Amino acid sequence: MNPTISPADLPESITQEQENLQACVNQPLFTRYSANPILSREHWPYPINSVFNAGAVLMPEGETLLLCRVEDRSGISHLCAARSANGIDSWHIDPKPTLMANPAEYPEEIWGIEDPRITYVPELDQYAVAYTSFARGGPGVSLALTRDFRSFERFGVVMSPEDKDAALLPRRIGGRWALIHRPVTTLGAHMWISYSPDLRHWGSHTIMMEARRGGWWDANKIGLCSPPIETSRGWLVIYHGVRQTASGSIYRMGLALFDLENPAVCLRRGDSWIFGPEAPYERGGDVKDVVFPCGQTIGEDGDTIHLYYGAGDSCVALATGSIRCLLGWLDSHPGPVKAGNL
Ligand code: BMA
Repeated sequence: MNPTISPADLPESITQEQENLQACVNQPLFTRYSANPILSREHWPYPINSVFNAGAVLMPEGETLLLCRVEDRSGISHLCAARSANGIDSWHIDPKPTLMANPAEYPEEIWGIEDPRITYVPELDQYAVAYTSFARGGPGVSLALTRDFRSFERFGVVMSPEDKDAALLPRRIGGRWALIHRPVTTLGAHMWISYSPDLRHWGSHTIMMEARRGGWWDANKIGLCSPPIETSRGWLVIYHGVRQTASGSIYRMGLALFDLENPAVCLRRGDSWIFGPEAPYERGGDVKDVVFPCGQTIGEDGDTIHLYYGAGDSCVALATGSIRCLLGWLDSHPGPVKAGNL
């Protein structure tokens, strides 16, 4: 006789998991914080033009640290740390710039430093900050290490122009450090991954994911947003796609999943964007129609994503999502787009 199985006989974790995934259906993948934006020019302790595109990390004491891109009133950007116990409000902002461009020693920074992505690296017990350094040759990728976001060990430019949108993976892959970045080559503006034995010398450059072509929302130009999230299923990557229109560019976010031990291999890629400029502070600002996350923290439940994004190149906003729901959404999409369909 075949035994019949009722839902009550199933392990609780399975039904719970199914229920959880059901709860994701018809929900937006990211929900804006109701009192957005959380940081803007008015909060700053010294005169600035704008604050946006912040790297994020949860510090050991539990406070959230945002390393914000701050554009001063000469148009040049520096980085400034803001700390908060709940990651939402009551920010303590450094009274002066935390990391300034230093063109005397790093000429690749004469026009400032921008868009930091922070990765905690357990092997080094330090935070790696990958940021854009801007000079005559165009934007390049620079790297620094820090323990406390007060003093920094600078590695200088590690990817020459034109290159940006970089983050270090938190651990070595096959014995080597791995950096995701976005060079602009004759092939286009695609995401690449490169490897290094020592964080200074980089090679084995490999295309990781290509911008699509034609009418797609992520045609011609893509780049990493916040650092990849390591899940049991793979590296979960939020990336931006740039749509060129007659009235300017639209920056939106997409989702993809990459192999844990070979992150150059794309396992899944969503077709549609998952978050785009809709709120007034995203549709307006110095550069309209931009959402640009550079960092996230993960909640105590191991699932909730607190995504910090620059809006309109003018302020920092917060949206929350769920790793489980993002993975579930990717499951409803076919595998990676074949090169011929790009
Ligand atoms: C990108 C970067 C970002 C900026 C975005 C929109 O190329 O420079 O810093 O937020 O453009 O202007």
